Amino acid sequence: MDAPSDGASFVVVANRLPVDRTTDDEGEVSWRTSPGGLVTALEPVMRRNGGAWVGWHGAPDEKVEAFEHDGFQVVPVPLTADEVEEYYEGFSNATLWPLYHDAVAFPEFHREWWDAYVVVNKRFAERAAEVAGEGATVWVQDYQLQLVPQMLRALRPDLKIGFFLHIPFPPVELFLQLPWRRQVLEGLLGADLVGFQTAGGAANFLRLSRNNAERKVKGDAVEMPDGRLSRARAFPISIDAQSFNDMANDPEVIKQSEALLEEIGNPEIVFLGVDRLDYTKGLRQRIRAFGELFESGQLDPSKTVFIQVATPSRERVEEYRKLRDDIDLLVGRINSHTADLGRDPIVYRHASFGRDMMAAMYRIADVMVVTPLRDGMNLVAKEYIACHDDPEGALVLSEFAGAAHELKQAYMVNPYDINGMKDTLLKAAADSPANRRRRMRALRKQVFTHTIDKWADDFLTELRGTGH
Ligand code: ADQ
Repeated sequence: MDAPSDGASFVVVANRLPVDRTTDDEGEVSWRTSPGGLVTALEPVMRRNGGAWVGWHGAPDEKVEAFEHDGFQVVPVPLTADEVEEYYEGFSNATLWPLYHDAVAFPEFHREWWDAYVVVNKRFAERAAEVAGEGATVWVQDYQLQLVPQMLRALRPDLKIGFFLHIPFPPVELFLQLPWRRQVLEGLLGADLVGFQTAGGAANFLRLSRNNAERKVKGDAVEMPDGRLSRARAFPISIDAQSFNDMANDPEVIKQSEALLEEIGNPEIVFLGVDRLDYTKGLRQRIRAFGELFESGQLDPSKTVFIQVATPSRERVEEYRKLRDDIDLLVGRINSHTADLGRDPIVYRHASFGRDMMAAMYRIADVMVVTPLRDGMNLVAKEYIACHDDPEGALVLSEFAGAAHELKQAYMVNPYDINGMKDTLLKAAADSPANRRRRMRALRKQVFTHTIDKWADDFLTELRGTGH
């Protein structure tokens, strides 16, 4: 395929576009950039380089023409309702998602889901090939599009292709369950640079390339038959720490946080959990630990509140509907056993909140509880650190979140060990102010020096340096 003469020199390919459609009272349609770290970090690069973003616009069975938005080109890829079911809810979220997260839920393998995954990946690759200019850099994002690098290279060998996996890359033994393991590996090896959240993920991928794809591996580089090198390395993603910090210090947000404290009865200690409602986030174990602490009186329900907010997520996938019911039941049972009249020790909201409200919650949390069973990175942990400039905050963090490799001064837990988790929650809440300050200072330093801008910059610099 020939490069278009007016093609973009920088192209992002992701399952979703970074814009949401809104319709005003007069029925006028417009697009708004959706809030999110990745868009914010990549926008300046896109504007500087004449960029394009290829992705699905979110409505099935609908074709939307490409358009210009905020200085870059938005290139929608259509999906049918069946493809949403098979490629997205099926293969991406009921096969790959559980398999890549330690199989904490049972991964389902269906040949028709795989077929849809191939078809849709091909469509994304073709669209990217149509909009990328001669020698452009294309950055493919995440597990929904692992076949795109190889497909795109076949169409446009002139491109520089990067891939970043936002979720964990699984241990070899788990990956080998995948009936289409070889195709997925070859798909990824189409990239010049494959980025992972952790060094462990990169090592798993290199081991598979050597043992399963029978490729020669030297250091972090896989040798391809045509002499090209495909490199694999860790690039831990992060957040725009300064803007979170500024938001948390906005007078309106401070007011909001005071009102929130009042609303929950001005407890002495606030624990906070913030997650997408997902079975990988360890919610069942975490809530059980709090239930036992409240019931035994080790946490005094009259002085302590645990706020847990959970964003609705993937509600058409069976496993997620079941999780939602389980959590409702668990929280209801604990509150009905331990609450004083008029005040629940667990304040649970199944809702999505604005960024200002998130910052207000982070501000008032004495102990932030992030205990996923497995997580690529976990940005919530970093957002808390950036927002909580009271140096006596404390972060309780799962060893199995990618963030644990960087946030070493957190209070670490094994989320499967409920007794251990209970001990650590109590320790974090009762630790001396000097200890908490020392840990928090180190954590803030890490988060403020390793930002999302640096992440994007590191990846793109490294990609530029890769060669054929
Ligand atoms: P997620 O699994 O979605 O991301 P995470 O990194 O924690 O997990 O990001 C969640 C985001 O959603 C955060 O920015 C948080 O503020 C926001 N959020 C959560 N609950 C919310 C609520 N109730 N209301 C509003 N906002 C809420 C995937 C991987 C992660 C990886 C990221 C980025 O699973 O491991 O860190 O991509 O690569």
